[in-house]
Amino acid sequence: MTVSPQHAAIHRQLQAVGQGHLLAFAEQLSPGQQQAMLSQIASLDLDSLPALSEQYVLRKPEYRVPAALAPAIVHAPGGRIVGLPASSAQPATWDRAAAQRAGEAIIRAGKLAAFVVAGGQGSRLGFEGPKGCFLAGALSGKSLFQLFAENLLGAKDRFGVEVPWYIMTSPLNDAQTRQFFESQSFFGLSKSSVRFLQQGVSPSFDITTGKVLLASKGEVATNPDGHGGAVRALHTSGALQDMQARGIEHISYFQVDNPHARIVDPVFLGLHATPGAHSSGQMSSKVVPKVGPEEKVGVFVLADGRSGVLEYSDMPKALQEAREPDGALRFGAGNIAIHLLSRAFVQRLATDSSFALPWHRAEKKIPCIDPRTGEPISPSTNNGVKLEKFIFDALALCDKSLVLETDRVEEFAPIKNASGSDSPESCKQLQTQRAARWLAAQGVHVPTKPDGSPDCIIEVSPRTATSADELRSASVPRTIERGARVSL
Ligand code: UD2
Repeated sequence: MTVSPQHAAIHRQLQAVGQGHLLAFAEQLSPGQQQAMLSQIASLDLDSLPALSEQYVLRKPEYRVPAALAPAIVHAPGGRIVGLPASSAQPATWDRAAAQRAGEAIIRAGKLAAFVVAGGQGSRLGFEGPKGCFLAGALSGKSLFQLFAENLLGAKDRFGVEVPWYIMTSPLNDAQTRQFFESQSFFGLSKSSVRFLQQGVSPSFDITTGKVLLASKGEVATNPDGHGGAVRALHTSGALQDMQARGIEHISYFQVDNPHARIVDPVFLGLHATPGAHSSGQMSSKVVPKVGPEEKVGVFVLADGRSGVLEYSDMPKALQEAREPDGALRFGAGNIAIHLLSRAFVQRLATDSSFALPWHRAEKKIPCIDPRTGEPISPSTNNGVKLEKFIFDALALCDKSLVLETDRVEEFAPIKNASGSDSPESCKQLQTQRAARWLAAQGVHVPTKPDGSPDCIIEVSPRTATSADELRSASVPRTIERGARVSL
């Protein structure tokens, strides 16, 4: 069989990096399929494969807990700054009103953009399709994307500016996501304020041989490159340039699974963007106190003096259970994946090789074909390794990084599992619980069940309010009947 010069060149390149098997079935493909496969292979960073395979697949990088590990310094809700060393000369309080004023000025000047990472697969939830299309509203059944859109419409009402929204998809859900927005007329947002960008992929590896897997005879097995892939995607898609042209300086980062994320939060933005003892203005994060030692969230720490998130799977039990004299968990600042990043910092992460984010290894069951026979394999045990990057690894590259504690009910109602904790059901309950709190703060009577939970269902559109304070300007009922269903 004669092969095209492109085919021959790619084959040589593959052989040089020990992956010649990827074209083993090429001659069985139609010319169109062959071309598609060559384009897919050409889009991968082939030169990096030997080192990736050696470093992360054939060897398991051992995580070493840093010797000098301390809890993160946290801006607590009441205005205290906790975790400062006793010798610190830094102020131990912070000023909420000043932060609010600073943040509002930045929002009104049009310098804030919203950015959701929505490239994940949502397999734990068992939902086919982009997770943002999942119907999450407690009463309305609005989709997650619609709730975020209403959040931004509310910000426009309140601050008089359009906050542009960048949505990261992956090759697995990009087309469906765009179609969904079209079919919903962009939920009332102006089309020019919404921009989609697709994250990249990383090849998936065979766990024993370190070779790249074949999904089929004409396709290399790949996986989205993690939420840390956002850095590269923001750069290569031109989104950072677009932000610069619009005058955007700060990016509000959130996950697609959390409808309680307060996307436009002046206090957080003001703290983040005011350079000082605690913030370099590069990257800041929100945390909630962990519910207990076993909760499966990463925690914020200072490792050898630098900020970072320690994943629960990397945390020895003794550290998970360590407590302060007042009984609080020593390492209790749980990561809810809400960050602010400056555009300039993301630009540096994307373009300065000394700022590159590391890879993380995950062992998975990956359907593929046998590279010798071409027979399909549906593994029942982990046969492959996926490599992903995590956005929170950028924290270690900040000069200083600010951590703000917030309230779990107010800002964290994730939908991750089909049932139990972090499920659609728990999310709906949290929506009512939060709304009931906001109403009670205004003196509205909210009926309760014997266990103290609201005996009604309440959904507040994020366009109406994203906090108790914002709800004060809305018209609300004076009292709510037992069993009522209230939409505000
Ligand atoms: C993440 C954090 C965990 C905790 C929790 C809070 C990691 C590794 N762990 O856990 O510490 O903070 O969130 O909710 O991050 N995504 C992409 N592309 C990808 C992979 C993920 O866009 O390639 C998005 C995904 O759509 C979702 C978010 O990133 O919005 C989180 O992904 P996940 O569900 O894998 O993270 P999770 O819940 O295990």
